[in-house]
Amino acid sequence: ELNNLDEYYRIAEELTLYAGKIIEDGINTRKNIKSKGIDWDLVTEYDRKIEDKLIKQLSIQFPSHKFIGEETAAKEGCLPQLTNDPTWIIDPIDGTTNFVHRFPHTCISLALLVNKKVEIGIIYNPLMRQFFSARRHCGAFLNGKPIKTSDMKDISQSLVAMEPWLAKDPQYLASVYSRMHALVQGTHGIRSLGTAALTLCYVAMGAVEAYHIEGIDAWDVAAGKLIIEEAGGVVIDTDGGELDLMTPRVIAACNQQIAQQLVDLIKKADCEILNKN
Ligand code: LIP
Repeated sequence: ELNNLDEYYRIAEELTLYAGKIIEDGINTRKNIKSKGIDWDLVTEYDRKIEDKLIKQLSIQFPSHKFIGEETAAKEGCLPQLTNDPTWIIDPIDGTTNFVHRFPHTCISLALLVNKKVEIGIIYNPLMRQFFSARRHCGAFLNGKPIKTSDMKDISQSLVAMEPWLAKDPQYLASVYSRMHALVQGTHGIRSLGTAALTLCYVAMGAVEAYHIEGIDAWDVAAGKLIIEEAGGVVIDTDGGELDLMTPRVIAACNQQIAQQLVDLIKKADCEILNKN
């Protein structure tokens, strides 16, 4: 399978650019918006259209390949198991809420895994014409030009992206706010983009030093993880260990030093909450 990666990449790039046109066509139109249970977790007919098209075209080209797609998983109500088979992990529109509100940070995220390792990662924001790509051991690129993470080694001088993910849920509210408070105190500032995939690319290109989010899924992270690693950065679990791609709790950083400082900052914030209760 690894011998065919050139061909897989070529088709993936072509299909992603095509899917980008669907986002461009849809951004200013009236959409059919549905909530997937929580008021901000939205889906539109465009999410489904893009995912259906990508899966259809990829399965015509590569009939033995498997798929894990956000909207298919939502429809079937379960997360397929990741196997060693070539598997495309698809987020047809990452940042659907942004897409609905015409906030122009929204993208397609497409990754190919073989033997559970990400081999190809593509993230494309057609509205800002940002095409991020990576293949394992071949570097990371923005619109064909190589990108690198920031060389900052001190979190107090860093810009860190974070989203208050499930803060609407009282169970998470205190912990999320405590972590945000720690970041406000301990960094140059927080940025919040509303799309995990693109934010991972912003770490990869050195626009922010780090990113922290939990409560997301494999399709939000798979492509971006490879893009960051190929740009010189790391993506690990919130506790400092290895990331579990199927239930990601994300610390993404420009290097291991910043990742560790962020892990420590979050641990301290969590301890403060525990001590208060
Ligand atoms: C979204 C993420 C966003 C996160 C939301 C959601 P979607 O993905 O990229 O960063 O905060 O929880 O998962 O649903 O727009 O593909």
